[in-house]
Amino acid sequence: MQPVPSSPAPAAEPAPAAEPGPDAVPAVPSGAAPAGVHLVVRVDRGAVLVVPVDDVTSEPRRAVVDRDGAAPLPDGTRSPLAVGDRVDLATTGHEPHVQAVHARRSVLVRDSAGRTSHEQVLAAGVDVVLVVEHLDPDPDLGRVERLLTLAWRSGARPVVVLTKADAVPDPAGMRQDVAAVAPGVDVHAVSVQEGTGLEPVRDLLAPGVVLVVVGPSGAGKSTLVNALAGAPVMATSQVRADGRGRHTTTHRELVPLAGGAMLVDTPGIRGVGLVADAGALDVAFSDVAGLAQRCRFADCAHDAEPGCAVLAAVEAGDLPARRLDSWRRLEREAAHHARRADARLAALEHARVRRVQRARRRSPGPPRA
Ligand SMILES: Nc1nc2c(ncn2[C@@H]2O[C@H](COP(=O)(O)OP(=O)(O)O)[C@@H](O)[C@H]2O)c(=O)[nH]1
Ligand SMILES: [Mg+2]
Ligand SMILES: [Zn+2]
Repeated sequence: MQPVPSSPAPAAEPAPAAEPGPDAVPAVPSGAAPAGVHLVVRVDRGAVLVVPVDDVTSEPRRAVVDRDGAAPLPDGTRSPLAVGDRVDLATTGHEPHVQAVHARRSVLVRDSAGRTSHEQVLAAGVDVVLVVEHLDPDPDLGRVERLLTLAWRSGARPVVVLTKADAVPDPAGMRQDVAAVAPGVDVHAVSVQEGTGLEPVRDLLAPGVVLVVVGPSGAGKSTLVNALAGAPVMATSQVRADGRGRHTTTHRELVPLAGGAMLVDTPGIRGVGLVADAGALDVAFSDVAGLAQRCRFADCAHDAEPGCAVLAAVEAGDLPARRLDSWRRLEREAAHHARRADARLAALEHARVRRVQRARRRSPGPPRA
């Protein structure tokens, strides 16, 4: 079946007849088309800034985007472009033009406020979400759990970095407490001030790897990233005193780090509006989800049901009540979000049916047998 684009292609150029497939490279008109795959380092209205994937530190160049701000994915659907997208370019007229987006290995999405609009892709192609939390003051376990759930949802790999290890007497013990709420996740305690613990974090910066840093203000995110980069790539709170939060390097939102890795640094990405979903919760809370599978009733609400393995674990001291509460809160949030998404779909379907009915009334056509 031929995939149907969700919105019309621009009038500027007839779309190439390339059959989109997983590895299909769209037909590129001969001429001065920039060769090779490019990476989106910033999204503007009507255009993106791109760099070649094999030369990420080069000066970004402009490429225009179809009027809907979107481009076709390999499955034929159109999606708005996001920082971190890999794209194919073609030259139409005198400017490079985004012809196609490669399949995304991960997406960080934000739930948009509107009732009819969809989730907004904040970044694509992210490999690692660094969840940064301070050891001083005490780490907020609930916040770590929440950020890990969001990270798991993206498809990227979460890693926890606990900062300011120099400021506490027992960073190793605190690291263990945090690791207990982060099943399957590497947790590192670091001090940028003393330069300790950074090696395993540096090891993440392989060529082509894209990272996102999330965490509360004051956690030491900028200090950490600048230490990793060996340059002031992320605005620190001091620099941000000018109120603009501008980067010292360029206008990019995908910033080169050491060793060919890159950092997504956009104002939108630092945690606001990100939402959990059931699948991510099962991963972030694999310990609780595992217990829940052993409850006597498949639909156990873990309230007062007989044979509830979750409550039994709390009673036995194997599962902290705090963690169960945290799971419940995020589950409620995920369910609320899912209902809203369903309501949006229902509203769209309703509008579609009404359009069809109106069109029928205007042109009744021959009665059907
Ligand atoms: N003691 C100590 N303070 C740190 C460390 N890393 C960052 N800080 C301090 O924490 C504050 C917030 O750092 P910043 O990087 O701006 O945090 P951000 O808001 O997460 O980007 C600054 O005053 C830093 O100097 C560290 O390893 N040890
Ligand atoms: Mg900062
Ligand atoms: Zn139960």
